[in-house]
Amino acid sequence: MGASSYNKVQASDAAAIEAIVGPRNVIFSDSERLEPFSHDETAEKRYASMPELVARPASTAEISKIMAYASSRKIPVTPRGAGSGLSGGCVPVFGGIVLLVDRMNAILEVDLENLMVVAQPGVVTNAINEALKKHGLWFAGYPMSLETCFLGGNVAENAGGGKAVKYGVTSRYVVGLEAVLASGEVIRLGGKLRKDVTGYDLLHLLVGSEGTLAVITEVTLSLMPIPRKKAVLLAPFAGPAEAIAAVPRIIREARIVPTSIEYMDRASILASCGYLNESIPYGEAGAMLLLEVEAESGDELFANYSAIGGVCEAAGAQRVYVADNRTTMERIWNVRRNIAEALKVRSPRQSIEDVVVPTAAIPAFMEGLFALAGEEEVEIPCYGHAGDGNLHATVVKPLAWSEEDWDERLHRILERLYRLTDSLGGRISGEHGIGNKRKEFIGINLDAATIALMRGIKGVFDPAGILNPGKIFPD
Ligand code: LAC
Ligand code: ZN
Repeated sequence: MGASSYNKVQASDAAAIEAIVGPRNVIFSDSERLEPFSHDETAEKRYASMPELVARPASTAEISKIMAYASSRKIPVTPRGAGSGLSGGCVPVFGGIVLLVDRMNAILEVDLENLMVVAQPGVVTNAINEALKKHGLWFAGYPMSLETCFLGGNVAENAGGGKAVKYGVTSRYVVGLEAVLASGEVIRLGGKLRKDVTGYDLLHLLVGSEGTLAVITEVTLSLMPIPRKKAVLLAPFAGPAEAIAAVPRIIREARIVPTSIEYMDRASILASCGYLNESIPYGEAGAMLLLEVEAESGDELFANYSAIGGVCEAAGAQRVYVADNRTTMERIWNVRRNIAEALKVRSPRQSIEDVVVPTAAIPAFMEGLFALAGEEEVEIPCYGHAGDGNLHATVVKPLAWSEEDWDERLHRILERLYRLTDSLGGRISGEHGIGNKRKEFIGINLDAATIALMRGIKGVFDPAGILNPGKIFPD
């Protein structure tokens, strides 16, 4: 499907959309106001593309009408949450309509009997946790952008995060969905259920479908109890190789599943501390692991962090710092959460990656990454969710490179990085998705028969190809 297969948005179309959502909730033919919806948080502008119209519906019924209209007129529609994604998932590659769900931001129900919450897609993820705190509950997806990202985007991208070692990613908690199909039909999948094998698992097909199969309009999440005690450990190492080598040993030797095993190299720590004007213990270390452990009692907490700290030291940590008060733990996490933004501010020309390899292959991956950076003469700071094998290697444009050099060499570096990942049994994206950023590379991981099946599924959900076209699959 190319740009020529779609109709442009005419003034008459804008009037029809205004009749559905109200004139105040439509942006049309005003490039200055449309521009913010042409990109997400991806740094390189090459992945941006302008919408022709932005619509801000207030209900499932309005989204249904917009989809039915867009289907009849063959106008592409790209759903958008907070725009905090990092693979161009909400970028309207072929223009058309951007469907912004920010007005659908209600927490509809906190169900304490079933331990579930029902919410609209435009709720800021952390607002759910704020609302649940007084009940001792939380939504255990923990994307690093939780203070800004929307629930709908988390579900559409199957967002991962910093606590996946113990809690897994978004999909584990999504038990019910309401969604609008490209045709405008409304479907409901799952419910307040902890088990459901009634037919194909379409619910989890929609989770992570990057807005290409349906528009998510309501989400039911299962909740977890907030742990009674927790502590954050910082383990500084001489350098990246030493820190990374410790990762596969931690769970095996401590025989405790920590909540988090996060890795930060020196460049990442310095960038984030500088950006926040913050400092953390051992902020000058060659590389660092951030670990979080939980427990039911103080004694158990002490036993857990002592065991994990002991393994870190046996694996070469220079020392281990333990924070068990809320303020210090949050300061440390804040430094970790802001690395991506800090590196982007420091080096605006860059490509943040989120490859994932089997955890045992992380040392080999890092070795390959250092070799690649050396051969290509490029800086690649790296940090991320080491406990999941999911690392944010961030390729930074050297000042000396011309635009042409950067274009050509970045493409080659990414291809080499992805092939390295694939050779270790990994995937080119573990967290941020394919979007339009990586679509030309998906064949590195997936065989032709698998891609054909996926395209077939897309065709069943969206025969006219109007829902978020230009994503996931190579052109
Ligand atoms: C993080 C985001 C970039 O882990 O995924 O910081
Ligand atoms: Zn991440």
